[in-house]
Amino acid sequence: MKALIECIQAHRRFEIITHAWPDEDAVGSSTALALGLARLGKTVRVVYPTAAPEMLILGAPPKAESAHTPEISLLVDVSDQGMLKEVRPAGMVAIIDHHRTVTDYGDIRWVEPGRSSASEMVFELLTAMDAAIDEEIAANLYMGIFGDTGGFTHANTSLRVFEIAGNLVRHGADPHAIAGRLKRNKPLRWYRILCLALDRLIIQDGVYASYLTTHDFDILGATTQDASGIVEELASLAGAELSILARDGDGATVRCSMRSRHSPAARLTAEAFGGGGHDRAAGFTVPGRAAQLIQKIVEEGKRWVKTA
Ligand SMILES: [Mn+2]
Repeated sequence: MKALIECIQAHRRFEIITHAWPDEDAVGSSTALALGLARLGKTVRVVYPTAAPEMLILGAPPKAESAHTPEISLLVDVSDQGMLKEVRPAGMVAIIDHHRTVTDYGDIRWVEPGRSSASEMVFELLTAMDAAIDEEIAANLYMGIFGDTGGFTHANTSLRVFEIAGNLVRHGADPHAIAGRLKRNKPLRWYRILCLALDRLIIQDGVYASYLTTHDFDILGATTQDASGIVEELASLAGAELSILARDGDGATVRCSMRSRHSPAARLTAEAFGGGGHDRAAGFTVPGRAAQLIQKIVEEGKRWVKTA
């Protein structure tokens, strides 16, 4: 973190880039970091490789000076170039991430797989830089931590997570409002997607898997992004050691999300397809169609559930 702080102190113009299909943590950590840097007198723009869901935008981001050329590109919640889609960092690359990665991408790397979320890391960074944590920053960081800990239920829900969350509440984050926004705000089509996924559930040796096709999304008037969170529902079924949701994405690709209950089966299965993430929450994107690939993914998953 020291090299990163020195780098931030020595420069003025930044861009913050997070991963494609940004989730609570991606949006929360990026927004909070942008607000924090702006309040330290820096010029910042936030770049989303694919649009951030409306639901995750808690307030207006700091006014971006679009013409500015960043000196430093801060990659937050991502260290895999494949997750940047067509976005190319314009400045020197500094990485803040909690995903387990195998690359050494980036000029400065602060990567800690033991952290619950990028939001947790941004909180520590801003605190170490004496940036004031105001209500807006606190709300964004709380949202990110809430998202990546599954509402304080995943194995990454440490004492430190509660301490930071408590700190954020002290700075004005509203737990009830944020949880309500994230958990009690689903469009009806989300449940229709869930029904489809459950109808097709494949259960084999503790692997609970399903898939969604472009055709499904067309019929429901939904997009692949609308299936966010479905894999968590599969993972909540009793007996699901490894849950898998494969869905058709843009341009003849398949996005696959996985959760494992007791073992690193999610990460090991994702790695077999060139992806990664955390031990119990991981994913990958490959060319193809979900319906054709699902059984192959299940077979791979069964291997890791058995050996774990
Ligand atoms: Mn994250």
